[in-house]
Amino acid sequence: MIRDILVYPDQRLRTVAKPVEKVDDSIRILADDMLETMYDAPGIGLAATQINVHKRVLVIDLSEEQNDPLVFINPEYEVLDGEPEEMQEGCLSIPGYYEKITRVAHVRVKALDRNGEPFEKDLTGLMAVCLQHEVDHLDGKLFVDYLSSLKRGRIRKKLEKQLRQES
Ligand code: GNR
Ligand code: NI
Repeated sequence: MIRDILVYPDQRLRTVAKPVEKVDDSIRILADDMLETMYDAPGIGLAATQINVHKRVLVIDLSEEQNDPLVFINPEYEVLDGEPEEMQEGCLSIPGYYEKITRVAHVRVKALDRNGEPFEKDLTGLMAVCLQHEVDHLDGKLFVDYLSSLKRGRIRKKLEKQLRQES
């Protein structure tokens, strides 16, 4: 099922998500809904927070063909290489805005898969950036938080105006 994506400055995007206690069918359905919503948007990642579910689940698929879905439950990462990398980021919850954000280039993530099995992966490049972006969502953070308050304020005002015009 395709779910609605919350848009900044919706305060529900600031919720800190809770760890998943048991990976059961309800979590697998959530992950499937998130993948469907992400593919429909389309985007390369989605955190449960963005569909107003405050559980630590995120999905990523960097493939062009939308055939390489990755599900991360209770993800935790450590920085492997503090080397900063600047990349243009977008966010489905901040539609129409793309900004250069600096993040570390190399992380090791530990998470549970859709069967509740633990796995570990070293990530670089766009994959590392996307993982950090999605974990930020689970902690109630957005890429605009890394911008100046002036830039953030401009984006917020424009999105608020759009929202008023739609309703
Ligand atoms: O679709 C998305 N593209 C993207 C590009 C650069 C860095 C991060 C991302 S994630 C984003 C989808 C999204 O909002 N995930 O939370
Ligand atoms: Ni995002």
